[in-house]
Amino acid sequence: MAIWNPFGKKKNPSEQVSAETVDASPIVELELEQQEAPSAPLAATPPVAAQPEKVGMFGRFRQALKKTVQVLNTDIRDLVGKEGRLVDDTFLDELFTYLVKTDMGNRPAAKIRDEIKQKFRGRKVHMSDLMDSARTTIREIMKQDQAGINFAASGPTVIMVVGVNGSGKTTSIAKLTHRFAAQGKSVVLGAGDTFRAAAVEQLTIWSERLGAKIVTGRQGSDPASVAYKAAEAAKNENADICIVDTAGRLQTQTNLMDELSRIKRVISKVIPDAPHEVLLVLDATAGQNAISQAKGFSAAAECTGIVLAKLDGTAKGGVVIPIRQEFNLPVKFIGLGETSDAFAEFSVDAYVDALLNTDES
Ligand SMILES: Nc1nc2c(ncn2[C@@H]2O[C@H](COP(=O)(O)OP(=O)(O)OP(=O)(O)O)[C@@H](O)[C@H]2O)c(=O)[nH]1
Ligand SMILES: [Mg+2]
Repeated sequence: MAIWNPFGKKKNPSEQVSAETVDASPIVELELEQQEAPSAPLAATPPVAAQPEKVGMFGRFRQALKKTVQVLNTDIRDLVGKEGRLVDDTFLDELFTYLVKTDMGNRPAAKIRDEIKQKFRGRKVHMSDLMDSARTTIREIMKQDQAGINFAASGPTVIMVVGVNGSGKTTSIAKLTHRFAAQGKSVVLGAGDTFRAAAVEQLTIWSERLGAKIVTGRQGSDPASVAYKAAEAAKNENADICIVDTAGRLQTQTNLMDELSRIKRVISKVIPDAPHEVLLVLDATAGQNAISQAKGFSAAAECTGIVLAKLDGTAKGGVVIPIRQEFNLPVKFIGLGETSDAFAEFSVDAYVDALLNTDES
């Protein structure tokens, strides 16, 4: 039986599938054993070939939004009651409060409330009416044309990943790598977070697990040089994808935001139309804070899309709604857990259906 190999070459069972490591700074080799432990523990991931059958999109979104759905499905269901509820000012105020609790933002919540008021004032509303109306309103607010990756017309597609500290960048890179590898695409990773030695180690471990090549640099070395070497390695080896990690930074740190522009420029010296994507990873548990991050990053780093990580850990999963409403940036992927397969392409329909389903489950 052939071993699964993300680089497309069939291997004999006796051969090991191993990641190759290219050091962007040949003077000092990385001494992985001597580095501090990674700050973020790596979740165990089953081998790609042993992944469970793909769970339906609705189920995955529903599971991820469990805590948020609880607010809607418990609090609002209780508010409306089995027999329906007379739409008066008290009801409309309470409804608004519960909707806002999901972090969907005041404007979408007000729009849903006002539509219910207009349609049902002085009459009884039922849970199904409420959810139907909310679904239509939210679909309208969130509609986006583009999901998935904008692939290069030819040559490697370069993806840069940016965001604040701990938002889930490196884990999302592992998830993207897993996804591409499962599609038979070859991936070169660039360990552009040279700020912490542990960051390089974290990505190196993922590269070994996922069978991707990695380009690293010394701790403290220029991240742009690592990005350059990674893009160059991807080009020279005809890889399908190159993903460049970056150190976490605050959107308010002007010099660090400028560094992102420099990394971008350097990448484009190797591959003129690259990077093809600059993905901003936002932590869904950050709620409204994620919105100010999106504001700062989308302007300074010219982001092309959002990865919303940790949607599984929040009761405020409604935050995707104002993010879509306020920024002209498509939400491309969502993070649903810590393992490399806990990831899904974002779909407005699946999201809205999962969030506003009238099932009691
Ligand atoms: N539950 C859950 N945890 C996640 C998800 N994505 C990342 N994490 C966890 O969040 C923590 C931070 O993730 P990292 O990927 O290291 O974040 P980062 O943005 O690279 O962090 P820095 O490099 O320090 O800026 C880790 O413990 C991850 O396992 C997700 O979708 N769901
Ligand atoms: Mg990281």
